[in-house]
Parts: sequence; C-alpha cells; structure tokens
Amino acid sequence: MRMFCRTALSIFAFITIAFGADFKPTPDEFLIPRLEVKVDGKLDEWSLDKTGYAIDPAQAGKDPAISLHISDPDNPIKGPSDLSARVGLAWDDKHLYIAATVTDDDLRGIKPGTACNVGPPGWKCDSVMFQIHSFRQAMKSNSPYTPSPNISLRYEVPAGGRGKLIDNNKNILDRADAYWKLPEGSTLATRETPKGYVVEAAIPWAALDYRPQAGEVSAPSCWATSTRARP
Ligand SMILES: [Ca+2]
Ligand SMILES: [Ca+2]
Repeated sequence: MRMFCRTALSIFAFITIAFGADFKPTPDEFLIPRLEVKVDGKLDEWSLDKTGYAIDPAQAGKDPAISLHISDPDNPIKGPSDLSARVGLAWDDKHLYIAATVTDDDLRGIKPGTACNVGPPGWKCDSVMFQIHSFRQAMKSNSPYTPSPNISLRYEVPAGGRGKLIDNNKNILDRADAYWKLPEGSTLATRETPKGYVVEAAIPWAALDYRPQAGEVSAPSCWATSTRARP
C-alpha cells in the first residue's frame, strides 16, 4: 500500500481541505507499512524517524506538500519548538493505524477517556487530524462535510498532566461531536511527552466500509493543529 503525502500545520485554523486539484506538483509517494501495532501510546514499534513524515513549519512555502494555516495573525507559529510533528500510517487486514509525535509548547486538550474521542473540532484543541482518500473505492465518511473520513486524534489531558483543558464555556467538552470523531470500534491512546504529546490510534477498516489491497495507492492528508494562549 502506498500513499501520496500532504501535510499541514494550523494554529486554531479553519482547515482548507485538500482535494485532488490541489495536488500540484504531484506529491511524493511513500510506502504505508504493514505493522503489528499495540495502541498504548508507546511508539516503539513504529520507527517513526524512518517511516514517518515530518510536519515542519520551517518547510512551509518550500515544500509544496506542507502548508501553514493561521487563524490568528497576532499569534503566529514561532518555529518547530512551537508546533511540529512526525506522523506515520500503517495497516493490517483489520485496521488502519496512525501515530504521531507532536512538539507543542502549550498543551490544550480534552478530558481523557472520552468515548470515541469526542470534543471540539480538531483545530479548536491540540490534535492530529487526517483525511484519507482511496482511488479505488469510496470510504465511508465520518462527517457530512467531507466525502471521505476526516478524523481528529485529540490530545487528552491526563490526570496530573501539565496540559490545560480547553475553554468549556459552551460545554463543548461534554458534547458528543458528530464530526471528526473516531469511527466506531476505534481505539486511541495519547500520552504527554517532555516536548508535547503522542497519539496512537487504530481504526477498523470495517468502520470505513473498506477492504485494503496491497499495492494500491491512497491519498492521506495530515494536520498538526494547536491552540494556545495569546501572547
Ligand atoms: Ca504502540
Ligand atoms: Ca497547543
């Protein structure tokens, strides 16, 4: 299984969804490895330094696969220590897997253990979002806004963690958001790290009404998103 890779960063940004017409020039292709993944927030099995894809704000404007979306011009990304990520995808016959290690110097997330990782849209908390298209067969979407799955892996604030719960003045943390959530049967683990957090998730192919085939090409897009205090 191979994929085109398109990455983006955002800070509290409204996402510009990338469709085929945006793929100029043709992005690089990467192999999505078959991997035995245990969803535990430990990424030892991933070798992300070799198999992952860097989302680096310093490359925005240089690498056509990376773009930057900022909704607050007074609060721009200062550099990779502010927000950057390394993301990987893997698969087996039952699941699509995604993992990321994120550098984020101001952690703002949701309550841990939320069913299907519900909460605000991914760009209104710290999260890794991704969308995946197939050239062969439509995948069942989790959102009425996008024709293919668009999923948020939201950073969960652990008990005693240093991250802050996002502003809940609209009870947004308690609402089962219908969109961008993990499809039914998915599992997610998040964990704080000294420089940010990691996410690791398994999404059943059955929840996407999809059967993967070795050698086919897919087109995922990945976002590292961040909210933070205004300076
Ligand atoms: Ca693991
Ligand atoms: Ca943040």
